[in-house]
Amino acid sequence: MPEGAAVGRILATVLSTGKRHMNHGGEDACATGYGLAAGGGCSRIIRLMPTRIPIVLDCDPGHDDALAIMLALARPELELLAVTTVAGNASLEATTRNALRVLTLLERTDVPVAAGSSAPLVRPLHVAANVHGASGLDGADLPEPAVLVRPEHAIELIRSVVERSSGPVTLVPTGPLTNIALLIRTYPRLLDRVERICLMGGAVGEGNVTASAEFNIWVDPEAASIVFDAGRPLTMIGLDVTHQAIVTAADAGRLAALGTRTGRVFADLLQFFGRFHAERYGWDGSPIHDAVAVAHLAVPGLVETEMCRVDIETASELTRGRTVADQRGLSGRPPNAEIGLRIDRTRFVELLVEAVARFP
Ligand SMILES: [Ca+2]
Repeated sequence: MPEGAAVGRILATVLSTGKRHMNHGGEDACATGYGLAAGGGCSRIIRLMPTRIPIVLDCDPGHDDALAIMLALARPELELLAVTTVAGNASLEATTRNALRVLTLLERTDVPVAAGSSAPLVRPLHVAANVHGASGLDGADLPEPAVLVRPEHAIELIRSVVERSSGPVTLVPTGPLTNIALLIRTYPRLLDRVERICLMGGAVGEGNVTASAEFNIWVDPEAASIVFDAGRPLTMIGLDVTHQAIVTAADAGRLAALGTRTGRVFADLLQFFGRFHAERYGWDGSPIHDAVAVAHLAVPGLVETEMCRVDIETASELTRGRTVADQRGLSGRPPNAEIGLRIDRTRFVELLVEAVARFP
């Protein structure tokens, strides 16, 4: 039997029997799917490897972005192909430096980082120094970057990793949508190789930068409008669900108690992040918005969602950046988004603690 046919038969057998755990050469093939990898230079040894979801994280770190990067690296269901940065919580220079510092902390400087847009498409930049501090990531002793940012623009890095990927790639934007809108407009045919866009942003209910709007969408509503209209499957992880994803001071204490450098850094970041949420909302703890988008991909069912038509307000200053969610279908237009509504907070916190514990 030709080797390729043998491979196909083995894979077909595995898939048809539905076995969820098979040990081959020490690899525990997980329940998310299976792929094949030649092992150890011997063409006759075939190892069954878990098929991970390839993702690109486009972010503006940011305390919750830092946790999103960490979770994306920790979860075995996900493969983080690249991190790209955008201006939002802080300047592009600061968010890029922060992404590099987080990857250095986590000893994953093999993940390429490219910087993208330094300002929204048509509006001046507003940053969130009141939430994240002057650096965008105040409150912890993070290492200096051990690697340099890549020379190309973020959309060029995304294009190259999407083109090189063996399967469609999921984009996970957790900042303003400027880079993703530019990508869509510059390389529209690349969208065929984008599995879905799972973004943190928006709100069906109350906003957090104005009564109408959530920060990421408010900063660059024109970009958000392009992304929501792109025609690809899109998930909106908005404030309705992220404001349930609270990590308390006691939860942060569990990270510190791990006794690791990573645990200490994230506990310190959470303590700083918590000050804003105590003052603004009177909460014990902080919503870890961006990590919810990553958790939703890694653990299907963790977030309850529904399909809905969502359009972005770009004309009004009063309601700038509002994600108008037509939950009752009043417009008669087809849904363009899956929107997050509820999350099991306890399970989410366990995911984060378990993830931090995987790092030194
Ligand atoms: Ca963010």
